Amino acid sequence: LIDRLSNDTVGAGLLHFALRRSHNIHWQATDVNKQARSAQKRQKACLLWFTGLSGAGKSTIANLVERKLHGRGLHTYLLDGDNVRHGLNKDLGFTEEDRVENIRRVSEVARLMVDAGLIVLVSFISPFRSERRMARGLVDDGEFIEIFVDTPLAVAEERDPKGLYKKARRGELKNFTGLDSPYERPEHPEIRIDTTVNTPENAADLIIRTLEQRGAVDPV
Ligand code: ADX
Repeated sequence: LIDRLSNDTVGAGLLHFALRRSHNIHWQATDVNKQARSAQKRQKACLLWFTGLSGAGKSTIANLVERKLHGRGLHTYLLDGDNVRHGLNKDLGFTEEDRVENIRRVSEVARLMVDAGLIVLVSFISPFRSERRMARGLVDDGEFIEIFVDTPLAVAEERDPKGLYKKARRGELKNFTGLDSPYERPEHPEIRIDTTVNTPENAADLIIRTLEQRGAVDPV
């Protein structure tokens, strides 16, 4: 039902109202806004959303992209699933419900950071289309760039950098993405990276070139 409601604007509005526990809260406009904050940093704020299986290479690529942007003097912040789960989201596990809340919180944090004028990189499995759609809706048109780090399950499992696939196959980890928990592939990502033919370095360059072409960052 939640998925169906969040599919359209009226449904999403209803859902938002139903889930809200605080009322009589009014939006407080501030004089220094996103435009002023990003102009001071000489950049456009945006949200680079990396999605893909565990072990797909999201964090490696996002880390490289951030290094390159930072090297150009741009102001960035990388929110990584494993790290955010050490703090803000440490009360959440991997049930469907917890993953939905995981993405809701990180997308709200990302929205605030975009409002602060930053180029924000989010690297979370974010397996559900409805939550990625929700995150997209939190920022302005054109600010959300979905980057699908497309690695086939067999390849991610073969790499298994943290030994988690092995654990899951042994039955020691439940609800593992791609095995007994679903991953919904993006249908129209702004960028798709096939990691079976691209090195992380290539992938990062490709992403930055696309950002330049889209006018999200200035070419050097
Ligand atoms: S998400 O699905 O809720 O977006 P998130 O990106 O925060 O996931 O966390 C994924 C990381 O948690 C993986 O990189 C992996 O290291 C670890 N992990 C532990 N248990 C699981 C699991 N059951 N499914 C997927 N990842 C898991």
